[in-house]
Amino acid sequence: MGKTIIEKIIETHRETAPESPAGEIGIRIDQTLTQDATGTMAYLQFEAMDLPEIRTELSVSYIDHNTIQIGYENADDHRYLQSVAGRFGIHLSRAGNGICHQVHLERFGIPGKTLIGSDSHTPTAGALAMLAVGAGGLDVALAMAGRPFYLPAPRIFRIELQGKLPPWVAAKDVILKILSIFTTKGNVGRIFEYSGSGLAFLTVPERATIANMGAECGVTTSIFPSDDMTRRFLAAQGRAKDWIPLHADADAVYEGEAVIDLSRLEPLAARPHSPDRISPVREIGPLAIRQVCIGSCTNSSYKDLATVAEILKGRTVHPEVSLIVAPGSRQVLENITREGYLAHILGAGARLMENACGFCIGNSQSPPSGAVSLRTSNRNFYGRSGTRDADIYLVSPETAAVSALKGRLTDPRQLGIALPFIPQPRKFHLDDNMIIRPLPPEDRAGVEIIRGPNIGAPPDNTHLTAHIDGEVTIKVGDKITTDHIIPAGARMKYRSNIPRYAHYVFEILDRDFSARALRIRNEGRQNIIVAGHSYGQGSSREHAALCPMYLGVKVVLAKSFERIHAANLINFGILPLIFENEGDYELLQAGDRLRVTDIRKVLTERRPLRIDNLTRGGYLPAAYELTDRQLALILGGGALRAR
Ligand code: MIC
Ligand code: SF4
Repeated sequence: MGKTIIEKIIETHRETAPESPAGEIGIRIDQTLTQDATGTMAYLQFEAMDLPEIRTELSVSYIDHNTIQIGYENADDHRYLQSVAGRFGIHLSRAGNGICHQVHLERFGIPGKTLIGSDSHTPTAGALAMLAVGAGGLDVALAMAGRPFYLPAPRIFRIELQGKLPPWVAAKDVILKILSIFTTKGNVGRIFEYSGSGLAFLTVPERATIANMGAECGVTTSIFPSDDMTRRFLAAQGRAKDWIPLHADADAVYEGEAVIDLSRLEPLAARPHSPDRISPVREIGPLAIRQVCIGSCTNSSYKDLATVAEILKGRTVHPEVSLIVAPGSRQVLENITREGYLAHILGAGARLMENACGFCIGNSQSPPSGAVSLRTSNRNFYGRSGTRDADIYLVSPETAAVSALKGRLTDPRQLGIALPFIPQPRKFHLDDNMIIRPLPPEDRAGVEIIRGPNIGAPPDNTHLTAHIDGEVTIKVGDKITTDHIIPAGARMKYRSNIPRYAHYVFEILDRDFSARALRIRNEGRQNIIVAGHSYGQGSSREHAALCPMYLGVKVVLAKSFERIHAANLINFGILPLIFENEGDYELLQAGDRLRVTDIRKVLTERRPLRIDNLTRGGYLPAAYELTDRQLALILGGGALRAR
């Protein structure tokens, strides 16, 4: 039987036999990436493993999320990251060099290799035919230590792209279409593998836009073949030697298939507050807009910004609109500068931001109250922009730029000009000055690790107690994102200081949560979170498990979980339980006292688990899906203790 691309990569990297019931497969990891907001914890955890150096082929630490640096905290984090990189043989991409996913694509990604990153958009590198997966910082630390990464049994789904995109329709519209089909829930364990005649017209950065936002569907990763387009991109990056061809066999078997005819697509937008609320731009109507932000790891490539420049050339941004442009990397900025595109962007009245996450993570450029903001990024979750009553729409760079000129959401085809074809340069101008390469091994031991006062040790956990005597500290609905659980934006500077950061758990939904949880913890009881479907969507931030753990959360009882978050909960010894009967969700209220008698025994003997409701009487059955490895983590109080 023929093999898929994913099966071929797994075959050359498998370290363990699949383990039931979840069918996890342990694979060897060739490359890792971290970013500063998740990286400090990952490296603190790596340090605790007491190894002289990393055991991967390549690990890169990027500084791209917290580059605003109000207060000393982020600057201290950056110094810590740089010193740790020096000590352990890790590459460091300095603040200002660009967003991790864009830079990794340009400078480090290699077809056929495995990559895990402490960021949910790590699958962007699937555009280069890598098996690239987002994970919590602890999993990345373990991979840097040479330990296998446990991939949930993949269900590989083929998406065939046929035909060619019409003018003004972009890669962003392809993935928005896919989001309209697959939505943001129900795709746990799935992998999207792309194929079809349409690939001949999609460059690697365009494929990257599509692979990037597969994360919004909740798939484990997305992958494209390594073909001539891949070869040309790597050659333009001066890395032709990294190319290998990699395709699925003609008789490979997939879980399912979808066919998308690119020639029939039109400009689309994701409406507030979820990336799967998709409508054609022409149907939404001429909404007045106050802000347009172009950038983020989804749409900030050379092609994206050159296209924007062609649209803005000789025109002026509407007086009611603030247009923000943030290139994805310094390479993109240098290349659009040399080609003259930047002058058109600036000449039209755009505001140039640093090559970093910036607006996308809500640490700058919050829109005005009640305003509409169009963004080329990947997430329009409630509150993420920093302005709770703002409405964020996700669109292509083409739609964003034309709308910025018009002052209202506009189908870009209405501009009435022909957009010139923008070829990928045969060779990009290359400059790695802001990448610090590892020292020779003999010089590393002498590097002092610098810790500022913001850098604490990861908090310790306790073993799972014999019984759970808990309380429902909060009850939340469907599609709770990690941005709801622990906000980023202005709060993100406390990422290295768990007791301080934990203060903001569920801040956006319930400001009193952390005080209440601490009280329950200090009374010797456990906190229980009750949730609907797709709990933990979005970011990979392990702080969404680590901070609740610190507050004494031991159980999350939900209708369903998203993959990365469920793995993070288990890594930190929090038990994810699933309602056996979804209707039981209605029977629970915040404040209910719940008890699970003999929980350790029940889990160990893999018996059915029942939760008694001491407040309302009665009980409800709950399911758990844990491999032996995961069960050991839950009983032992998490991977840091169980190591
Ligand atoms: C995001 O886009 O939400 C982030 C910020 O990049 C996160 C990581 C983080 O919270 O640090 C992600 O996607 O994993
Ligand atoms: Fe950065 Fe936004 Fe991409 Fe996350 S989604 S890595 S915050 S640019």
